[in-house]
Amino acid sequence: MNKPEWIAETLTPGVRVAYQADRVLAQTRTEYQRLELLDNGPFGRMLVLDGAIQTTTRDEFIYHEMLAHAPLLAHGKAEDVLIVGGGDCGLAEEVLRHKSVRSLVQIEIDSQVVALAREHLSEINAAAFADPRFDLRIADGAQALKEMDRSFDVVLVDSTDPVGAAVPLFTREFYANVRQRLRPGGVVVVQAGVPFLQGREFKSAMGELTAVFQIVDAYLIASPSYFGGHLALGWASDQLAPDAVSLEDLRARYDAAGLSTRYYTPEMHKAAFVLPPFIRELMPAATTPQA
Ligand code: AG3
Repeated sequence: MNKPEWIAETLTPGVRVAYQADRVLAQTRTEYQRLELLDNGPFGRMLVLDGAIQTTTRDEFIYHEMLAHAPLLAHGKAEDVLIVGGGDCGLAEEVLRHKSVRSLVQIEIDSQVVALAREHLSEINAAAFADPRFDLRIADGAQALKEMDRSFDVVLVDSTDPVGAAVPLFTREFYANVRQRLRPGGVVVVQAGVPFLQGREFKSAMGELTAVFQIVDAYLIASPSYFGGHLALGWASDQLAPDAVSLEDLRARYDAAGLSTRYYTPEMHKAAFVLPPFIRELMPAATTPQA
């Protein structure tokens, strides 16, 4: 194998962010995307799909904790959870830390991502693969959701960015199918990109969610390997507003769940919904609080 010393993230036109590869574990083209796995000093083991960093063993906890624990603790009684995407399976591991979850279905399109992640990223997913509640299916999520008749309390869309295979996961049709699968009181959270660099995509995703759901909001995380500032997570539900749960209730649920986390806390959860104006103004008008 030809060993490049640097592997670049090329997600945003006009920007290249390069990472030294101390070791390249995989460099291949799967049926759906270009895949690179490398070891880097500060970030540890990194998974890159189509030139966009997906996860790193050093900072994955930030994204996975906030994507899993914010909706699960806000819901309070989630038993059945669905993940769409999430092929590295680090999110599944985080969801399964909740003993109250009795089943986790995950639909990932790319079997090669799963196989390579299972082999090389066991640090972040071994517990998921060892868990009998984990039901991983290889299928096109957008298609599978149309045909599914099960319902869920929480749906998490852990997708790549809205280019290539993930484009159908950012459409109104897909969100409407997600809504069909949600039980009353259910909530969906979606990966919504880095608003500073992907403002158009973020705005479009929030607009499409608003066309389908009664309640739409967004919350922010700062994850160093997602270049460009905050990464946004979109929140949508017909009943569950992010501010409906008090800090005290979140604290009680967090303590009861016995979680040990390094980014998520009930206070971080609350604070994450505070949006700076440059991001707030990308949200559909109906969701903008009155000044
Ligand atoms: N999925 C979302 C990564 C998105 C990164 N986007 C970006 N940097 N603009 C990651 C999969 C983790 N399970």
